[in-house]
Amino acid sequence: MSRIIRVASAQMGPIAKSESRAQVMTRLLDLMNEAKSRGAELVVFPELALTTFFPRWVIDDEAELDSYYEAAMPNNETAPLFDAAKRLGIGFYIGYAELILENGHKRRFNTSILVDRAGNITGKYRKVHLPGHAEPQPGRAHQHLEKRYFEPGNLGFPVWRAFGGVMGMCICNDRRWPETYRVMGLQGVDMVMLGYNTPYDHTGHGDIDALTNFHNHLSMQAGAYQNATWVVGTAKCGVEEGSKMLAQSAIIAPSGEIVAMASTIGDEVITAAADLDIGKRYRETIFDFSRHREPEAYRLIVERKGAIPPPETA
Ligand code: CDV
Repeated sequence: MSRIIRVASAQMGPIAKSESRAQVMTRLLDLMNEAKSRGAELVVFPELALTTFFPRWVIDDEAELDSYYEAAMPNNETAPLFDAAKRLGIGFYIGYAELILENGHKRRFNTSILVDRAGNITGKYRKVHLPGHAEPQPGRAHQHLEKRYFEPGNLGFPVWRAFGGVMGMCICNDRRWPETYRVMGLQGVDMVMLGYNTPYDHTGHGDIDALTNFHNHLSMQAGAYQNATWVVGTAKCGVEEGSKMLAQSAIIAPSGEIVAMASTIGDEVITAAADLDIGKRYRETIFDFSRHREPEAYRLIVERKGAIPPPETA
């Protein structure tokens, strides 16, 4: 039995601060329809796909801040996407800002969900690696305040049996960390879905920022190859409220090869027929974890936060 998923990456151009959820929903529905018309059974939308990338501003007004978050999913504004998924028989991944109330306290996460072809939520993931700062940084054209507006995810890196395979999720900065893929790789993940918002000025060091496109693909291709998994990375891109953001959404095979890539900096759908058994071949040979991994040798490293100092020399 073949294990081929026809998957789409639905890249989005900028979302203006003034754009309403209803306007964004129209764009998402257009992208979903386009993905379906090209035969996709699963479509991957970006990180924080319902609003502009609000962590670029200091927002002191709590009601204004709350307006960027979803307190329930689905809700009145996002229900049309779930309805369309069910009608079209297409699943989706989407990122959004999640607000929950726990013991009378608000908690905020940068979240993604996986929705099946019947419009039901199959899985939820909360972003673990939060980049940027909690306080505004002097001299920056655009702030990146994810550490101010989100808590690190508290759900780990689970995987789900869905779409005929083992599916995993992560979000944006997570894609740069080998642990992200490895924790899912150890659970036999077949496909990792992720969305990103990557501004070109994120480090403030010209030599690093100039390699933004390269580092994006490098991270996802290495994660795919070293863990024998498909990776679908979807950008929100273009110039959003003056911030120039990376495009080049990509569908990457377990070989590490990019099999489809977006060519615009706006709303665009790319697709691929992802044969999950390609990953199986890598897992049974070069990346047969049970035969070749040496967990004891890695133990010290994976348990530490920060670098391990080298041994003292005489
Ligand atoms: N939204 C992100 O997580 N963006 C980061 C930037 C700030 C480095 C990224 O890794 O793309």
